[in-house]
Parts: sequence; C-alpha cells; structure tokens
Amino acid sequence: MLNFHVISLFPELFSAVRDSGVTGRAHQKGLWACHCVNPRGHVYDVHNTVDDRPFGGGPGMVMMYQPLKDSLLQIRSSIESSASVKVIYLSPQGNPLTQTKVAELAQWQHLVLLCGRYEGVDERFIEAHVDEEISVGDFVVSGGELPAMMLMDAVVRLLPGALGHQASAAEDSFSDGMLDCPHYTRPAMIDGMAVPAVLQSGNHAAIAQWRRQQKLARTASRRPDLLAKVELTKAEQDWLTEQGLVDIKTE
Ligand code: 9WO
Repeated sequence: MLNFHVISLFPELFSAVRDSGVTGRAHQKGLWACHCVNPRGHVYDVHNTVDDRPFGGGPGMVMMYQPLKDSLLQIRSSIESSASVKVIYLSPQGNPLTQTKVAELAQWQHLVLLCGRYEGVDERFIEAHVDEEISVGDFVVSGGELPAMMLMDAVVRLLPGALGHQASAAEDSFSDGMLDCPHYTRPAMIDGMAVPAVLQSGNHAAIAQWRRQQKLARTASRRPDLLAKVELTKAEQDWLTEQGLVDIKTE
C-alpha cells in the first residue's frame, strides 16, 4: 500500500485522481491512499495567513515556513518510524520526472507531496525538509497541485493490480525507452483512410516487427534525445539509416 501525503491549500482538487478512472479503481481496491493536510489548519493568527511578502521586494507572495513545517510534523507523527518516507516539492526548478523516476517512486511506502502556490515556498523549508524537487515539464502553472496529480497518476498505475490484466505497464510508451507506435480500431476503412494492411494480416511476427519499426521511426524523428539512450541491434540501426532516420549513436 502506497500512501501519498499531500500538503496543499486546495485539498479538494485531489478528488479527481482519487475517484476517477484507473487511479480511482486502484484507490477503491486499497492499493493506495491519499491524506491531505491544509497548511491553513496550522496557522494561529486571526487572518489565517499562510503567505507573506518576499524579502527583497517584487510581485507575488511566498508561502511561509511555519505552517508548512507544522503540516509536515503532523504527517511525520502519523507514520511509523521504520517506514520509508520521501518528501517531494513539485516545481519547475526540479529534476525532470521520467518513467524511470516514476517506477522508482512506486517503491516507496510514503510520498509527501508539497504543493506550492503564489510565487513559491520559503527556500529554507526546501533546504531543511525536502528530499527532492521534481518538475513535470518546462512550463509554469498556478500551483503544484496539477503536477502532483500527474505524478500520483503515473505512479499509481504502476502499482501491482492497478491496470487490468490485458493492459500492462510493460507495454506502455517509455517502458522500452521509446515512443509508442500508432493504434487503430474498427472500422478498417473510414473517410478514405485504411488501417495498415499488416495489422489485419494475422501474422504476429510481422505485426511485432512493424510496431517496433514504428516506435523506432517515431522516436528517431520526434525525440532523437530518447533514441540516444536505447539499445539498438545492428539490423535496427541499418533500418533507420535506410529510412533516412540516422541513428545519432552511429554518427
Ligand atoms: C508565481 C509568481 C507570481 C508573481 C511573480 C512571479 C511568480 N512566479 C510564480 C511561480 O512560479 N509560482 C509557482 C507555482 C511556485 C511553485 C508552485 N507553482 C508551480 C509549480 N507552478 N508550476 C509548477 C510546476 C511544478 C512541476 N512541474 C512543472 C511546473
């Protein structure tokens, strides 16, 4: 059982990942749990202040250290001391989230997800209490909640029993470090567009080869950075060269 502990000013947002789809079913099955802590519940001044003006001036507000520290203390006091706990801050300054990192996170017993709002979090809280800063992409949103939910979704679907028996995480995009191949369903012809004949041939070896080649071609043309990390056979390298998609490793 994987436990997410979310520190957020908007805990109600997390019903989306808790209640719907693959993650919702996995939650119902007891494969994971989500415990939200609102830093606003740890402020004791009359105005319920969780943010303050930045030292040095400028626009925006900064989330204060103390309500976050007390939220984290509440979480830590609920966790047995022998359990594995990792504290993550979602921010554009973090390490990129990859499928490899997602698989690693799925091994932890407790993941604390700190969701910032405003201009961010007092840096001293990150230094003292955050184990890893993670980014889900090079863009900015208004808070860490949506990035946190992306991370949760990506991790939960890897938990044993989360995906149906026919869908397997081993067949995902990225499980082999490459982009996915195209998919088709009925009808076999629509608006003048046919399904590739090989997919209707019943020849499973030919279908597997076609899919592998599609993955190779798409990864080479769209994400050469990913292809550079994939182990290719000599035949696959030659095929890419034939296609005019030069394998950057052989350059
Ligand atoms: C807000 C703001 C307001 C006035 C002036 C400057 C400002 N900067 C920001 C800002 O970057 N806010 C962030 C919002 C602070 C950290 C939480 N927020 C966030 C996380 N936005 N985007 C992410 C995020 C996290 C992980 N991967 C991609 C994006």
